[in-house]
Amino acid sequence: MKFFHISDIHFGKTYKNRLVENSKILIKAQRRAFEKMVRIAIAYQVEGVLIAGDLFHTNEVSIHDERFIINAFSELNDAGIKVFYCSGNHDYTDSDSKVRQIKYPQNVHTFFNDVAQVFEDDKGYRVVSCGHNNKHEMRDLISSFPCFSDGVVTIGLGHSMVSSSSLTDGSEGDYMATSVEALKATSYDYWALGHIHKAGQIDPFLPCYYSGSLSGISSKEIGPKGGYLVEFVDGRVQDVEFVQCSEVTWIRAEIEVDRSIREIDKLYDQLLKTIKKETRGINANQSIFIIVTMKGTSCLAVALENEKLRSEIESHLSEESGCLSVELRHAMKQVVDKEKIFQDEGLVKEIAQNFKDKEKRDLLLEVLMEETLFDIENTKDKRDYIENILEENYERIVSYLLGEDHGNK
Ligand SMILES: [Mn+2]
Repeated sequence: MKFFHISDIHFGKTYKNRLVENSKILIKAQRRAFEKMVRIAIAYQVEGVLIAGDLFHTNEVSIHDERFIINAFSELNDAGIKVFYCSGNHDYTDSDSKVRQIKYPQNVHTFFNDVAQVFEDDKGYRVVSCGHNNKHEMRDLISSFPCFSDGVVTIGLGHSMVSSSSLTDGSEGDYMATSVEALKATSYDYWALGHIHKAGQIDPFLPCYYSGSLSGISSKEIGPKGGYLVEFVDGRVQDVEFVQCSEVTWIRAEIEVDRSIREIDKLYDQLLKTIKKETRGINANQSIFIIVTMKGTSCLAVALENEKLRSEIESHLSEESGCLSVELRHAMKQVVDKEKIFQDEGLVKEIAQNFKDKEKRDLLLEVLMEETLFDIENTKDKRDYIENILEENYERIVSYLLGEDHGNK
């Protein structure tokens, strides 16, 4: 007996900033991913599709999205596949929520209330779940889920933040927050969770998983996206397999721009090489969105501040690499022309001179060597470390005074 666990589809999401131009592609990719999920569910003859919340981006649903979802669920219905769907913090189901009013086909079992409901199936399994009744459901509802120890396959379904999960980056919000201990206490055979958009097992000793978002809907959602095909044999989880559904792949890369590069076309070559390396092995059916952050110290830093030039380079790179979108992010520091500084008069020269004066620098070094805030035992290591700091800050101060600090952007 198999189930397909998915979550966080976010139908109805709109896009801002740079993504506006690609929003049609991203929205289409969400639908294509859902259609692929339906095809996989049918091909594997799963018993049910488990949707762990945030099927919709808001609790208002457009007619377009409503029709799409009803058609997809009907297709599953025709194939004898059930759908178990609980609401999340985005598609929360208060009394006048559109999500609640939709007339879902009869194979769809919804969990829209804030108390655990148990669906018992005579094929010998049950699904226990609850939904989000309001936009800010913060209670640990899972800790009051019923326990079962009758040998019947029991699946928990929920849109919840597991506090200790390594999959979170801490920015997702503590919606319906629970703990590994509370999940463990239920002793369910599988927990299908949503909310965190990154797929993975929550704890190595527990059958609890986040399926992650079905399709990458923001630049943070890197890598393959899809769901888990969960197989039960003799009342136990036999296999949990990740299956890619999305046709969009986000990649984030960084390059250290070579100091010796002085011409834009040389930088272009370095960028193209990086993009080709990062996208190697990715299936040709994927629409690739790549973001490359340019780091390092380069005399091209100021030139690359020019957005027009950057977008020209981006569109060439996109064309040549076959990536749907290339975005360059600027985090380079300008090379400081030290010789020039000492020819100038004024404050910059004075400060630079002070740092340049070896005697003064050595004096500062000796003072800092006495400092206990550097927790380094080895004297040589400590000296090297402080010397590095002085050197680095010399560059920073001078570049700041010249108004050419392009770091940390
Ligand atoms: Mn979500």
